[in-house]
Amino acid sequence: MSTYGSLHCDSVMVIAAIVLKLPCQNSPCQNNGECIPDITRTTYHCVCKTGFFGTHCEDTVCKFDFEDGIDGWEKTGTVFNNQPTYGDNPSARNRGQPANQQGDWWIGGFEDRPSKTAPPGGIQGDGPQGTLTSPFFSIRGNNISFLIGGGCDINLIRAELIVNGQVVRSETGYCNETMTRVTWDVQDFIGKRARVRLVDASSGPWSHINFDDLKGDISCKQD
Ligand SMILES: [Ca+2]
Ligand SMILES: [Ca+2]
Repeated sequence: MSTYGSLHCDSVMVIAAIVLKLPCQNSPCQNNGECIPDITRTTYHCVCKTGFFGTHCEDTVCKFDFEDGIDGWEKTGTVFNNQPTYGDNPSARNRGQPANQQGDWWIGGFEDRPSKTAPPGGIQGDGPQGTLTSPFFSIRGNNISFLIGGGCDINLIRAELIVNGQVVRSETGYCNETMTRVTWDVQDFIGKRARVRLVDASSGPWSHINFDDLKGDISCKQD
């Protein structure tokens, strides 16, 4: 009787161990996410590493840094026809206000250096106008940030966040070519699809926008 009891007890322990492992035994969390069994031991949830989202951490953050070109951004007008700009073009003409771009490529509305071989320091000036609108992305967390410089009249020169067809955030530059980082609190829009639009609506002085390195809690996965 005691032998039977011991076997029974061992069997229960083995079965219990298998059950305890079941929710996570197939490593359902991707991209090195941690699988946490829920209290019932029948389900689980994933704790994702930084930069990953989704039930199984299958969704990744994305960024728009223009290092591989215009990345599907849509143009109107002419001001962004020769973008992105290569290198610190303001410094190449001794402007005294370095671009402070991320990497080698950025959006410089005053600039005309669309290739490495184009003459350094070339400009198109403030005359051209237009818009440049990002592909759709999904907001997954609290913050979006980017580098912005150039003109400082928000009625004429700005970056906009568009959610459900409405402009919900906007930012202009500082009448300085040097880009600085701006962060938008976007927690009100978590789960929404959004786009960023750059606007140049003037040909007057300081009517150009500099922009680069849009990133943060955003995913480019198509829902
Ligand atoms: Ca860049
Ligand atoms: Ca302009």
